[in-house]
Amino acid sequence: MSFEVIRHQLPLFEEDGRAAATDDEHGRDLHYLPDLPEEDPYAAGHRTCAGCGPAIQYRWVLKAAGQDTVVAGPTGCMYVANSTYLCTPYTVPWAHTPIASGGSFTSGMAAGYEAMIRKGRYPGPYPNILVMAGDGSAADIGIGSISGALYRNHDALFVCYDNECYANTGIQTSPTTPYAGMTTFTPFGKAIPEGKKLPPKNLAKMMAEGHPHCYVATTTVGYPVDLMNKTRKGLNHVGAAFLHCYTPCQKGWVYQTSMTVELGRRVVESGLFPVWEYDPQERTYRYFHPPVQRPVTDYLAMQGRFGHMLPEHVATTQAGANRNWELIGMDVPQALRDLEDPARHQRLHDEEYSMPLNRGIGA
Ligand SMILES: Cc1ncc(C[n+]2csc(CCOP(=O)(O)OP(=O)(O)O)c2C)c(N)n1
Ligand code: SF4
Ligand SMILES: [Mg+2]
Repeated sequence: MSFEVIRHQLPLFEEDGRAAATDDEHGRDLHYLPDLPEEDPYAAGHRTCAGCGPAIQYRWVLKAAGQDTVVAGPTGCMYVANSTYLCTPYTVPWAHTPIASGGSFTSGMAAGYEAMIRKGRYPGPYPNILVMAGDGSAADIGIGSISGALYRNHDALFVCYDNECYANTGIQTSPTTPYAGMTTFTPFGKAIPEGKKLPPKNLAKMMAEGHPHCYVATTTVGYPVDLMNKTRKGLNHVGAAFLHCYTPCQKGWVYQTSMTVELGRRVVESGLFPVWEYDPQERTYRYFHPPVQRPVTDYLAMQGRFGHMLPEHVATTQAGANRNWELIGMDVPQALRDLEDPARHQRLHDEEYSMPLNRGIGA
């Protein structure tokens, strides 16, 4: 006898928020936090750094997923800092996996729950199954196992929390470390003044183009409603889904602790991290067009990891951002075109650091 597998359908949060009328001077609504679910599958009591972007992402993803959730975490900061002996923030079942096995472990969980429910050995409904892997795991050491899981279309959400480095082992470069991002393996010096020479791996596009039957999306900790809705869409999608989330690392990037959420917005507003959603039915991309387009210096100058950049490096970064604006279908203002010229820049550490004050966000 075979039993039916009943699945959750999680409702989406209101995108416009409850106070869309109170925009700041840039048209960004201040009170963007939705009425969060009270349940907290990732509760207080973990040991990540103050302002840790991945911890913020973990909390919001798990709030969106809810209490009937099973979660896996490959080795990385979010394993180590959350699983000190006899201390854990999880109020849902959680398992650690080796860094390369997030995809295969999660495939096994998904296949196991399906089989147990069909055979009547687990009452159901089918739980929300997800894995949250760092960029070192998802974009590098464990990319094979995640790609395999996506290809086989296991019903689970595969999240990459991207802090653009191997943080847990001491801030080494990963494939998603941006051009000129300083890490302990990409120090700047006379031979290589920009530090990191290569552009970052376009992980989410690889996942969407390579597994066209999957729901794939990008988001950042600057957009909590977007992040939580994409979590729910990924979980509601029957089959495999992949979410790539930009999550600043306070320790590795060297910025003011309260600026994590602000960075999550500025990276999008400076054209360096396009936010989009791939629809596997239509096989199309839907790109988010931010209300503000900023020079890349508004973003770079907030972080110590870029402090060594010379005018030509800043200009190269601006040219890359301008290519991104075109890619997502936005016009490039002449002022940003002009900034592709190194003569328009100074050394980054001489840039004025404009910190947003008292805007009700980021703190
Ligand atoms: C096969 C293997 N190689 C190397 C390591 C050492 N290691 C442990 S955590 C870690 C960093 C992982 O980086 P990432 O996935 O980006 O997570 P983060 O630490 O940045 O949160 C590394 C390299 C390991 N555990 N297993
Ligand atoms: S090193 Fe970075 S990712 Fe790790 S706990 Fe600290 S802020 Fe979070
Ligand atoms: Mg990382």
